[in-house]
Formats: sequence, structure tokens, C-alpha cells
Amino acid sequence: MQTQSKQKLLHAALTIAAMLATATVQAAEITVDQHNKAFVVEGNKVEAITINAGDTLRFRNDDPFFHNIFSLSDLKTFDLGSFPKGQSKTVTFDKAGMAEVECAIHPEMYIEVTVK
Ligand SMILES: [Cu+2]
Repeated sequence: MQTQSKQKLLHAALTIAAMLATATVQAAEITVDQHNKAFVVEGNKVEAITINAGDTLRFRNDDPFFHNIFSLSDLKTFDLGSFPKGQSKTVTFDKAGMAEVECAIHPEMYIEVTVK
């Protein structure tokens, strides 16, 4: 094979490799704190969050009392049970859609999770 053809082939292979690397997005883990009876992400109180399918939310209790995070949504039904300050529990969202997440102890707590 001529050198020029080899270079073209190498370039094509590298291009495909780069495309594959872009397509394979690493699943992220996002921490959602429970603070002052609200959901907090990176220091900001939020009532909605958008993540990618495959991502994990880590619910971390930062209040000096128990929380019990749960969802009854079809997308992802879960109940993390009561857990105290300093503890965290994770939920992985596999499919696209929307889930409403609440606290069984504090009805005012709410976050809408949109999974792309
Ligand atoms: Cu709570």
C-alpha cells in the first residue's frame, strides 16, 4: 500500500474512534442534598433537574433530622427509607422520561427529575 493510502486509512480510523468516544457518554453521578427541607444541587435550591439516561442521583441528607426520599412515578418507583444526616443513597435512572421525587416526612419537598 502506498504511504498516502495508509495515511488516509489511519485518518479514517482515528475519525471513527473519535466518533465512538463521543457517542459513549460516561454516566454521571450527581449529588442532590437535602438541606433546610429542600433539594439542593451545587448549593442551589432546585425543584427540577435534567440528567441523562444512565446517570445516578446521590440523595444526601444534610439536615439534622431524617428524610425519606421516594418516587411513585412509573419511570422509576423507589423508596429509600428514612436516613439521617450525613448518609446518602443512590438511584440510577436508566430510561428517558420524568419522575417526581418527594420526601415521605416533609410533603413540601419536591424535585422533578427529567431524564433525557
Ligand atoms: Cu424530608
